[in-house]
Amino acid sequence: MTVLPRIKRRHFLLASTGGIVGAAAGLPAMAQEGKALPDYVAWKDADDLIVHSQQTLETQRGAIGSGLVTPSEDLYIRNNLPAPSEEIVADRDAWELSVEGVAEPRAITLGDLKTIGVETVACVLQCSGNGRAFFEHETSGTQWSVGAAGNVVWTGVPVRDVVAAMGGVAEGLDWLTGTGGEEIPDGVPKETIQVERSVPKEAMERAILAWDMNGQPIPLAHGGPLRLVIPGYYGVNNVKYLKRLAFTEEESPNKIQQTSYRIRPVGEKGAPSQPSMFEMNVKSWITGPLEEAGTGKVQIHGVAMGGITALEKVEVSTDDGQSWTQAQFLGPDMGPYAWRPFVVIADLGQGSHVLASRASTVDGQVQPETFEPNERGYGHNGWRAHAVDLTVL
Ligand SMILES: Nc1nc2c(c(=O)[nH]1)N[C@H]1C(S)=C(S)[C@@H](COP(=O)(O)O)O[C@H]1N2
Ligand SMILES: [Mo]
Repeated sequence: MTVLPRIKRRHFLLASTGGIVGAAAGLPAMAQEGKALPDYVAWKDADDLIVHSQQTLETQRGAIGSGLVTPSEDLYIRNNLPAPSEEIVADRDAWELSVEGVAEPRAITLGDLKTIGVETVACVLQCSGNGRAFFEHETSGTQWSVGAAGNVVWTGVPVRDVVAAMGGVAEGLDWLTGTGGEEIPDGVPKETIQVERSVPKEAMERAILAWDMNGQPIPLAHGGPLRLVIPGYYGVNNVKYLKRLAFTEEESPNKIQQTSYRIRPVGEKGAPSQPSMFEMNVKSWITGPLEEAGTGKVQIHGVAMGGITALEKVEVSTDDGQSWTQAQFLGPDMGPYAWRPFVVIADLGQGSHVLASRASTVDGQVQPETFEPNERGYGHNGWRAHAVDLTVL
């Protein structure tokens, strides 16, 4: 079983004290791993985050807790390119989106998009590489544990409403392609770095062009002023700073579509014939207690998601998967694409316990015990690797 070194409780205390002292001295707030929060996300909660790099921040497992909605201050960050300048959120309604591959293609401002329609959807935003750290093989890329995921409430206009307002999808176009608004440096071929993703056209039935996140205008770091949100699909398909929405005959020619984000055997190169990271799978993980607890009754918390299907149940084991108890869901059901916090109250004796959780969907998908390795370490949902070692004192 893969066990990750876990951050000890005293580090939480040290880190938060460091943050206060740092702030008093005019220094940037220190995050968990001792690295300062980058400027563009200085507003985030350093104590709840692990700073892997300037472009990759992970939510602490314990900070996820039994949170129904992930506070924006705690939500993970994954940027393939540096975020654009704050100037693009100075006048949000003036942001322009080019819509192509419809009967009446045109550019439309965010202000005008808001007059077409509006809907709110809760869904899990999760990086394809969430859980990468649990693979046994060497994987390149950020060693995410469980915190490259959050449950987010988005508000925006349904893509199908925009399409209807522009005369429908043109004939023979099978893909919905979104292009990110990052500047591409001169001399760099855009295919090599530009964030442009295509998803099967059918996904438009539930996709939205979002301007609000958790009830506030989307922060720049999370893709403001406008983001393509595809509920049930891995993070990469949720294109930030959306500047173009196009129905296309083929998938994007860019590297991020053609060869990256593909599931392939360890040691193999990416190719368009391999499965792309589209629909998420059923998954759950325990968020507390993580290391130590007192004897007697203890609340075991976690979160569970069905991917593109609603959950049926979550079971929890405190004996390394020998026996399972059905957990109680906490809080309102926010729909099939959202996660559901869960809890089990268990009576735990002194010693070590392996806590695991296993989610099932209404259509019979069950989180597997193990997960087959793939070169880039995508999509891990095996319950055993996600288990927690708890010492009851
Ligand atoms: N324009 C743009 N969109 C993007 C990315 C990016 O780098 N640029 N990263 C993608 C990836 S890989 C993920 S996991 C999510 C991360 O979203 P977040 O940073 O808001 O958590 O955004 C996706 N959309
Ligand atoms: Mo990602």
